[in-house]
Amino acid sequence: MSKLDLTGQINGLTFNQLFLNASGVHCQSTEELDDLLNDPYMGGIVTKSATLAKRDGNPAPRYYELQNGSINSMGLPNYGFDYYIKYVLSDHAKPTILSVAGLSAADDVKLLHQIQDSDYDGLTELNLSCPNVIGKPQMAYDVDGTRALLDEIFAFYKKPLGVKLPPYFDLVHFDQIAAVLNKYPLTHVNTINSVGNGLWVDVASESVVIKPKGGFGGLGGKMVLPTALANVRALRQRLNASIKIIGTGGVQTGADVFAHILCGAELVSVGTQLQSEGLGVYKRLTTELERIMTDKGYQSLSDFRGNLKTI
Ligand code: RRO
Repeated sequence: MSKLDLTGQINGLTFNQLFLNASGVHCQSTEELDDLLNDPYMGGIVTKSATLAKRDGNPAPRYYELQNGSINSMGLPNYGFDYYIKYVLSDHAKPTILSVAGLSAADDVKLLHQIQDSDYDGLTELNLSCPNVIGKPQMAYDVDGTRALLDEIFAFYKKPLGVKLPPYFDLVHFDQIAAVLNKYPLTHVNTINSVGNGLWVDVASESVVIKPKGGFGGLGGKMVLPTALANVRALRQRLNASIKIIGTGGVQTGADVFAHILCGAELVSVGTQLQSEGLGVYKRLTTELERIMTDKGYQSLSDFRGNLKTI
C-alpha cells in the first residue's frame, strides 16, 4: 500500500484514502456496500440515496453506457431509509456517508428528523439534485427553495450534514448557491451529480437508449469532467473553508483525480468508471495518482490541494 499521504478530512473525521463511490453505483445492497468497505483502496462509502419508503425506481432500460460516459434515469431505486440507517449504524472500519433523498422538501425534513432522533452520528448527505424522479425538479436549482429548506432543517438538526449538488453552469449561479450554503454549518458539498436531462440517440435504430422520460437522463463519466472540475473549483473559491468538497464526475484516470484535488476536492468519488470497470478501479487510480505525485515530488494531497494555477 501507499507510502504517500492520500488522506482527507470531513468534519474532523479522517478518511485514510481519498476514494469514495459515487452514490448510486454499487451501493444499493448491503452486499455491495460491504464490497466497497472491504476494498483497501477506498476511504469510505456512500449509500444509495434513501427515500422514506422502498422504491423499485423507473422501468428498464434505465442505465446505458456511452462511448464517453453514461446516461441514467434510475429513478431512485433503493431499499428505503430503515435499511440504510441500520447498515450505517453497525460498526464499520471506515467512515460512512448516509445519502438521503426525499421526494419532496417535507420528506427531506422527515428523513432528517429520523436521523436526528437516531443513534447515528456519522456523516449524512442530503441529495438536492436527483434529476430522474418524474415530475420532481432538482431542489438545488431553486436557490430560494434551498434556503427555505436548510432554514427549516437547521432549526432542529444538530448532526453532521452535507449536500449533493447538481452542476451549475453560470458564474452568477455559483455565487447565489454558495451565498446560501455558507449560512449553514454544512460539513461538505458533494459536486457534481449527473448533468441532468441529456439525451442520446442511437442512429442505427433511430431511437433513444433508455426508457424513462422518453430517453432523457443524467449524464456521467468522461464527458462531464470539465463541468465537474469547474464546479469543484468555483465552489472551493466561494464556500467557507470549513465546508469540504467531495469531487465527483468524470474520473477515468489518476490524472483526472489529480485535477479534482488541484481544483480543491478533499475526497474524490467515482461512479461511471466503477460501473464499467468494477472494483479494481480504485487500485488502478491509486497507482496512477501516486505515480504522478511521485514524479512531481508531492508526498501528500495537501501539497497541491486547491493550488490550481491561472494564467
Ligand atoms: O436514482 C437516480 O436516478 C439518480 C439519482 Br437519486 C441521482 O442523484 N443521480 C442520478 O444520476 N440518478
